[in-house]
Amino acid sequence: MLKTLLLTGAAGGVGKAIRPLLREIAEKVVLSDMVDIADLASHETFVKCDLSIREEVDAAVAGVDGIIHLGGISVERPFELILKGNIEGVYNLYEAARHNGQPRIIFASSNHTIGFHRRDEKLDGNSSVRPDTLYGVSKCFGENLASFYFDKFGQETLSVRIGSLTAKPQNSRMLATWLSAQDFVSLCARGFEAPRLGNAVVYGASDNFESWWDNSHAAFLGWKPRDSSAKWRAEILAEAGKEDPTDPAHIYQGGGFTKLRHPADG
Ligand code: NAI
Ligand code: 15L
Repeated sequence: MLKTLLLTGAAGGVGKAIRPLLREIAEKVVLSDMVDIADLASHETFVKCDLSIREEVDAAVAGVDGIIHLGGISVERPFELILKGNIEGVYNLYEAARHNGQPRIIFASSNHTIGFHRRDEKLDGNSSVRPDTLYGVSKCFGENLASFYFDKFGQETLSVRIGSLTAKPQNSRMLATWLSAQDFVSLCARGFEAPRLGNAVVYGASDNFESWWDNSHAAFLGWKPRDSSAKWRAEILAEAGKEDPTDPAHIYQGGGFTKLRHPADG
């Protein structure tokens, strides 16, 4: 059990979904975001923090013994925004951690680091990155920064390439990519509890019937997802109808992200 967990990006969709479950991990939770959060539970406090401002990140990180880093840009956006939130932001976080006792970091990476792999490929710990967006590239930066800070300074990180963390799967792609909030939190718990974490990268999906990802390289974590998209499978497949096999959104793991225009092109 952690004494104090920092949750960045706590005002976002994933933050809202996992907050009620974090009592399983930590006695106290420091929520942070660049937007205010008012509805605090008794074990929660709030620190306003723009990840692109180093001093604010330092203040948020001071005194915590674990971090779940959700904060930043979560979809494709102009590069200037991604630079602030996901490049400068993750750098500031790792610098703050380096100067504040190196608490373990769970980094919310994304399936969009590997989005240009085809759906008929099974990926594992040796698969290359194939980002599908500037956003995906920024998550690759975060994973690489974690690798460097481990090799150079011993900072431990679990990067979770989250598939789709939503209340329930919304389309046929999410039958493979869906990750429940509870399974994500149990994965974070394993990341904090593992006697030795090092720098690990795992795919974040529940125990779905459709599966593109093999986490056997991270078996040492002992993580067993309990939820599954299967209970919505029949309903979703009936609604999905016949999919166009030539549509990149159906060919690649990153789905529609692979078809997005460059943000600078409008
Ligand atoms: P979200 O966009 O709902 O939440 C992100 C939060 O970060 C927002 O509350 C926003 O205010 C905050 N933020 C953005 N820029 C910031 C900055 N410069 N300083 C401080 N705070 C900033 O995203 P969501 O869906 O909650 O995702 C959370 C994390 O998980 C993101 O890093 C996202 O990339 C990652 N992820 C999410 C997936 C999903 O299915 N929801 C899938 C894969 C990865
Ligand atoms: C992500 O990385 C995004 O943050 C989220 O909004 C979803 O689009 C998710 O991936 C997904 O691929 O479903």
